[in-house]
Amino acid sequence: MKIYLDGKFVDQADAKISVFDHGLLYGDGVFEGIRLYGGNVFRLDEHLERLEYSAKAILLSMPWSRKEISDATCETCRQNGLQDGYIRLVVTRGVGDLGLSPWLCPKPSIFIIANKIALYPPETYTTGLSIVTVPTRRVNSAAFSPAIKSLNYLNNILAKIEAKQFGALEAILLNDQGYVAECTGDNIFIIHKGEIITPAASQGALKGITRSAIFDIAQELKLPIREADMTRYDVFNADEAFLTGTAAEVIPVVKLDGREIGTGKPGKITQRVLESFRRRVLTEGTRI
Ligand code: PXG
Repeated sequence: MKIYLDGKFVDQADAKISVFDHGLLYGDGVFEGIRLYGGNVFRLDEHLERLEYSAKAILLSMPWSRKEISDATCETCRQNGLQDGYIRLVVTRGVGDLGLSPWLCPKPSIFIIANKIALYPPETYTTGLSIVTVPTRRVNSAAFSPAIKSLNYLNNILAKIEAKQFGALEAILLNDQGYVAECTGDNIFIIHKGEIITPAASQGALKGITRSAIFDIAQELKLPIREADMTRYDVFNADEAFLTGTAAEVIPVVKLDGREIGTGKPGKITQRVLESFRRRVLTEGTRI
């Protein structure tokens, strides 16, 4: 496997980052997870825009243009002969002395991995996921905005561990007010009386690229969609529910905390959304 690392393509074995990189020492950096479908990078420009917003929010000034990063992303896929896969684009604060101060790091680093990902077993896309609410709350946005896709994923990782302890593959994180924020690596949607509803990003959700595609799909399918505060009660009593994410794509949810959602089977609207999503990923995107 060839990895793009600071302007060069290197073998996987030579793709190394210093132990003095603040991305490793302090989680000081940002990243994107991007999908490649049939030679098209799905919504690459939106991902690169979000990367720029994340970097700006942590005062990390990226010395590369969007075009340079976009070209490097496509070239990484080509170098690895990939037509379908998962792209991990990481920007770190770079090498610096010990100490938190980011100004100890003169030069940020960038690397791009293009590989495969399978987040959930294939059968869960037809049977639906059974998920749980975990005690770990989504990080308070006044402390650290969940909209920043940073290298600090411990909040999500702890929730993921708790999900596993309860025998589930994914977990709902509530925000500090008790409203549903999102899952560990996915946004959440419910369908109630024909309406698609998702928590606002201000409730502690990442502004998912897949989430934004769902708004376009709802328009295409002429289904009403809106952002609203959401409680566990709303999810228990929804007709359908599904999660979205670059790795997860669109996956039905059939149970939360032991309560069956709707019929306990993936819902009809969810199926239509999933089919539309699968059509779109093959046509939308940047050709590598
Ligand atoms: N919320 C969180 C916390 C995420 O990490 C999403 C929502 C969905 O956003 P997108 O833009 O992907 O629709 C994410 C994304 C992984 C992995 O390796 C996780 C994500 C994306 C890609 C890979 O588990 N999470």
